[in-house]
Amino acid sequence: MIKPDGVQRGLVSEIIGRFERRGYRLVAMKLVQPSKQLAEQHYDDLRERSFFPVLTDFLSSSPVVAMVWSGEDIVVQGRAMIGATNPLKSAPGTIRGDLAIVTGKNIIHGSDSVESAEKEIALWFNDDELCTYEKCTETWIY
Ligand code: FUP
Repeated sequence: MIKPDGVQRGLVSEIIGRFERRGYRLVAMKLVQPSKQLAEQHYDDLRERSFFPVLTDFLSSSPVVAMVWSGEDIVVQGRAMIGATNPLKSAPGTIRGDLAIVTGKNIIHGSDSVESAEKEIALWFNDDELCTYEKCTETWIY
């Protein structure tokens, strides 16, 4: 998910492009204005943390781009492409390491396990919003 700061900063195409160029396949995508309740459900495991109210206020402050990506090892590789939670500890070349400096404004969320991906996909998408398709190999694609 591209968080409100990523959308507001105009980084949507930059972030999507990285996953496309790596070879991952976009399965679902939408611009959503999350309610506070949806933000709280999304970060349910962080309810006890002191920053939870600020985090969920922020997530519900402006639209986000919710996405589902598929491909070999996507959860682990996606997290590697995203970088560490604190952008100052993210390596250059990662999304956060290249584009952010503040933990609370770290641009993007990525599921940390297949299990949480399944839970988050069910939270953000209806089944009929997920597309199944093969990559086209027709010669008109250059
Ligand atoms: P991540 O999986 O890297 O997004 O990190 P977490 O799930 O641990 O944290 C979710 C979000 O909470 C982070 F993206 C930013 C915010 N956060 C803080 O604001 N302060 C912290 O100390 C830790 C996380």
